[in-house]
Amino acid sequence: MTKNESVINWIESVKRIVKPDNVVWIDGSESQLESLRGEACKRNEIIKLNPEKCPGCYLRRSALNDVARAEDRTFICTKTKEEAGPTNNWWEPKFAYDKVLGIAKNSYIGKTMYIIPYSMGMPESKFSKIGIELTDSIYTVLNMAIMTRVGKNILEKLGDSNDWVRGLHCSCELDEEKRYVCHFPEDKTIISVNSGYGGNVLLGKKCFALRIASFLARKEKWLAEHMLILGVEKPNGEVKYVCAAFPSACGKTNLAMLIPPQIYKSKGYKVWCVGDDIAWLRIGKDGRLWAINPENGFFGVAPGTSNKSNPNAMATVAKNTIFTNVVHNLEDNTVWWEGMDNNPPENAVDWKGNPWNGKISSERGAHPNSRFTAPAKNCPYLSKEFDNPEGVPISAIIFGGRRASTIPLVYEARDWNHGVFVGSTISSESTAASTGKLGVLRHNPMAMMPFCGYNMGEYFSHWIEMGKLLGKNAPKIFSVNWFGTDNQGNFLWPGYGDNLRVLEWIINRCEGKIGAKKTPIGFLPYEKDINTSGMNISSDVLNMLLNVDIEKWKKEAGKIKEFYKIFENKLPPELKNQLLILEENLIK
Ligand code: OXD
Ligand code: MN
Repeated sequence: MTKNESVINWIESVKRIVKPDNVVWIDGSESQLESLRGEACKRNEIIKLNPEKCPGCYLRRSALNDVARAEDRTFICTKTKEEAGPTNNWWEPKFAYDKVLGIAKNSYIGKTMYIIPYSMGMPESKFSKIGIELTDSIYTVLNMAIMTRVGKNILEKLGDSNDWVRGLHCSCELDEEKRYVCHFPEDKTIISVNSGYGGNVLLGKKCFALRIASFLARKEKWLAEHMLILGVEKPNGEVKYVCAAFPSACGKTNLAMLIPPQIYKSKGYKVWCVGDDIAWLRIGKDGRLWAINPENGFFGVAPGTSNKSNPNAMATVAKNTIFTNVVHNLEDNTVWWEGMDNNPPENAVDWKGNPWNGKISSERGAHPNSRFTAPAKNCPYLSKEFDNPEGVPISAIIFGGRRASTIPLVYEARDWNHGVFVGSTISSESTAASTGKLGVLRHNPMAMMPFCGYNMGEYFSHWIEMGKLLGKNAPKIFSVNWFGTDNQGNFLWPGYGDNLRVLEWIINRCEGKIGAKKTPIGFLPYEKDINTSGMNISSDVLNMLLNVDIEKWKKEAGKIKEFYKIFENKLPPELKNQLLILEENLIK
């Protein structure tokens, strides 16, 4: 399929190690994908679902030990440990190559090597970057064909260039003890062994579009971020775009696909989804910050997704979708998950493959990190700019986490550097998207902690630097927290569609239309400026949501100080200074 020597040589060198029986190039054609789906069904790797009720949809059950990103087995293999920084696992490159290629050795014997040429971003966009993933798993091929732009045309675009990201995925025995996801940013290479889970094996996603891309972005002066992108269309037809970074499973997909509350809908507001997980941001010719979503699909968390919480996602997964680790409803060969509706199937199979009766079983049927992989094109409110090679201009950047207390519903940073400080101090209660304990409060700067491909202290400096380059065109930066609770643990804010009320405040601030309260932590809304009409919320609750509790913030500042210590001399002075300002503001 190509004469590109760098491609041919690399593939040949990998073939000598993994020893496939066959090699198949993925050309991106529907006929090839359809025959692969048939083959995977025959091998019981996926199950074809009811063609009337869920056309083109398939179910996959993963190995029981392979259901989330393996953060503690994910490595950044730069020459020195310092380059990977204190928040990444690090291996010296030669050691890492020996280790993972040793595991990969002979692992394709009796198998086919699928070669997937893909582009992150529109192939014709100058924002885009090309990768080639080798895999022994048809499930991986089918997912990559949804999540990225795959096919022959990508190789044509690459021509004889050596500028592409190498990716090798070997399923091996799915042995947890030998599961590794290694990144070699200097070689633009990713090697993943012993997993079949999306985040570990769809190498275009977290591995390339975040870890490798963030490393490249620093050199090339742009940003690769764990952010959704959405456009708010106002009644006059004008669309304002914002990016938002939240840790995994904090509702990025729901926010990206938000349906306006009735009162906004009737005025003519619409929300357009550009992306739900990753944004690549560059400074455009006009000096503003422009974003593309490098992906072509959604790899969303299924549980909790319903016609009530996210009707757009439900419409998006209605066809041509791969479901992983959800419940199989044997009555009509469809799927189900907790939170979809109050009608769990009785005659079903749970994510582990065991018979399951949703009416009487005490165990959950779908894994908490069960997923859908769905084409972006299915989303009824996909932005018309989704395919625009230039991307969309960004008015605001939003940072958020899952916090029961302390962090108000929304506030605005005083300026770019303060915004970088706000982003660097995000913390969140951990969720099921990665292995490890649930509900533990963890710092997760810019929601990038598991995804930054180099020293995070330097990543902060890069953010500060980008602010200098953007100057007066820098977007405003905000913090949001949808997850504040009362003393009984009840959520104070309804979230979902009502989050548009907060987005409206943010956009009004960007347009300089309204004032705000100056507080020790930044600018907070005046109560009157959050539109609560049509909402059942008392002034007391709104007060709680917009409260700055000085004592709690003093503790927060203490935790930030502690957290910052890990960056040692790499912490930019601008952030040290921001912490001092916060501490001073709190004792004033
Ligand atoms: C994801 C994640 O899958 O962040 O998007 O874990
Ligand atoms: Mn994510």
